[in-house]
Amino acid sequence: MIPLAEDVLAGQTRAIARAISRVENGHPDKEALIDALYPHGGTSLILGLTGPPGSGKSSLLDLLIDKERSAGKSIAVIAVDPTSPFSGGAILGDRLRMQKHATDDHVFIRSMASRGHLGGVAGATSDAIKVLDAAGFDIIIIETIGVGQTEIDIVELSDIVMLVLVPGLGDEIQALKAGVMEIGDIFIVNKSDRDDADKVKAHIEYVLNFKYMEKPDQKNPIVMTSAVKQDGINTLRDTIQTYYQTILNNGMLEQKRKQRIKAEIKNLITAKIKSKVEAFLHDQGSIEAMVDGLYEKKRSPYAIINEKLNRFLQEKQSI
Ligand SMILES: Nc1nc2c(ncn2[C@@H]2O[C@H](COP(=O)(O)OP(=O)(O)OP(=O)(O)O)[C@@H](O)[C@H]2O)c(=O)[nH]1
Ligand SMILES: [Mg+2]
Repeated sequence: MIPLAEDVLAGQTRAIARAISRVENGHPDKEALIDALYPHGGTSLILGLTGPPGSGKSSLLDLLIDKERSAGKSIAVIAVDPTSPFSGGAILGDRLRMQKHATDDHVFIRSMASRGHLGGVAGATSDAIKVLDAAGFDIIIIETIGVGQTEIDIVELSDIVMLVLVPGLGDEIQALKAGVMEIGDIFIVNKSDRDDADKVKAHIEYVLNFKYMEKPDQKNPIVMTSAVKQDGINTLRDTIQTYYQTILNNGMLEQKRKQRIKAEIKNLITAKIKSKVEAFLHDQGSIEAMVDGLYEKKRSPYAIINEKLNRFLQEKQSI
């Protein structure tokens, strides 16, 4: 086994950080590293934490880390895209919070830029999760800002998605109707110290009532929190535990994890084939010849494409 994998399995913080850098940068050892680590994973609970900028995700996370540490649990956090233009002021706060845990080997916090990854940030995050899982963290939390497609791809990597909403979102509350509700397993109404927090809760309940009209027993939990007042954090922790037990017992966790594996297989195979084909077309420079042949109507499209594809398959007997 490559030495770095052994150090990750031994839980060495620096090795874990280095391994994540390798998966992020597409290091030549990346695949061997992940393959060596993968069989040792499967024990971490993976939580997604998402919500609009400034809704208090990092503040809640900080309190949750304290609670889990008091209970003897180890916890790793990947914060995706903390450099979003919306979050300017929050970065300093995040750094200060991180420092608090800097000397604790059982807390690992890592930021990941949302751009500049070979294979996309969801792929890099997925591999980073495998590293942390193999390193033996009890809980892995993925924090993402917003609810765009990239964020949805990322939170789908988690076993339980927590969606943070706050009073005063204005128009954004409309987004609740447009499918955002679909991704949340546990709804957190943070800033419950503010007016109108009850209205947000009522609104979520209203939407969920429609969604679960026929199966009210499966309705998602809603937790009221105030990170500044440190209210509701124990309830949040209990809610996560209960939800986890429920999906473990009713088979949803297994189903979710298998779906995730299936999606990853498809993504990885598709991405690999795509890059091979692109390199093949590029190498030969022959795409221009094809363009000319088609432009001048000397060739027909499907004939020329199938001919090219057959040549590709003959040449590429293996990856
Ligand atoms: N009143 C009130 N303010 C809060 C609460 N939680 C967080 N805040 C404040 O909201 C601001 C943003 O908090 P963060 O924890 O950085 O929010 P975030 O969701 O991580 O922000 P981004 O990472 O930028 O998306 C900070 O000024 C917090 O002090 C709360 O429960 N009540
Ligand atoms: Mg944050």
